[in-house]
Amino acid sequence: MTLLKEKDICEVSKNLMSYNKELITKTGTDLAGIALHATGIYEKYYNSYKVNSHIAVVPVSCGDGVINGFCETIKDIINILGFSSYVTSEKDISGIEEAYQRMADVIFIADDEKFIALNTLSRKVVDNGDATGRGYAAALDLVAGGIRDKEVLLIGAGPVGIGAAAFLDMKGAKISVYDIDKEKAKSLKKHIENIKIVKELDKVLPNFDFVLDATPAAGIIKETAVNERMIIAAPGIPLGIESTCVESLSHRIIHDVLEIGVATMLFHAL
Ligand code: 2YH
Repeated sequence: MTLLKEKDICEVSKNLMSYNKELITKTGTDLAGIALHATGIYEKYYNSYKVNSHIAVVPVSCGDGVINGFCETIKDIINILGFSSYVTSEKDISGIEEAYQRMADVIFIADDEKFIALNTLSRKVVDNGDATGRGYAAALDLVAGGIRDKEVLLIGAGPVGIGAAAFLDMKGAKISVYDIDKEKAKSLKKHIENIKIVKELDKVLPNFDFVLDATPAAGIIKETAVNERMIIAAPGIPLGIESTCVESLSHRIIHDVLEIGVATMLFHAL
C-alpha cells in the first residue's frame, strides 16, 4: 500500500478535463462512464443523484497527517462528475461532526492505511482498494469491447486485485493471477474458482493482451515482456511498467493516481 505524497497529487485537479478526454480516446467513455460501468448504476439514477447528493471530504491528521491538496483533489474529482462536494473546515472527529451537521449523504475520509466512502443514510462503506480494482477492470472491459472469454493477467491479489477479479469474473473473463505471495493468490482462488495461478510472471506475461497490474511494485512489467497488442490497466503507485517503455506504450496504458478509484467509490457508495 502506497501512502500518497503531495507531489503525486498536485497536478491531478488541473488535468481533470484533459484526463477525461484521454479516457474517452482510450476507453470510449469518460470518468463518470467508467464508474457507471464499474458499479452498474443506470444513467437516469446518476442524473438524480447528481442533483440530490451532498458529498463531504474530511481531512484526517493522524499518522503522517494531512497531505497538502489531498482532500481538495478528492473534492475536484467528485465535482467533475457533476456532484456538489466540499472539504470540511474542521478535521478529524470535528470534521465528521461538521459533515453530519451539513447533512452530507456521503463522507470521504482517509488515514495512512484506509481510504473509505461512507453513506450516512444507507450505512454502505466502500473501500478505495476494492473500488479501484473494479474501476480499472471496468476500463479494461470497455477497451476490450467486452472482456468475456478473453484471457486477462491479474498481477497482485491484494485489495485492489480482489476488486478487479470480482468484476472481471462477473464479466466472464478468463483470469490468471500472479502474486509474489503465493498464499494470497491461493486465497483469491478460493473465492473465484476458475482463476489460474501463474508462478513465473516474466515467462507468461507476453502471452496476454490484457493485463491489470494491481501492485505497488515499480517496474514489475519488464519492457521485454510487453507484446505489441498489450493493454495495461495499472492503478499502482508507482507505475509498475519499466520506465524505458512507458512513453512508447502510453496510448495503451490506463493509469492515474486517484481519479478512477474515487469516481468508482462515489458511485458505489450512492
Ligand atoms: O494515501 C493514503 C493511503 N495510502 C490510502 C490507502 C488506500 N488504499 N491515505 C491518504 C491520507 C490522507 C490524509 N490523512 C489527509 O489529507 O486527510
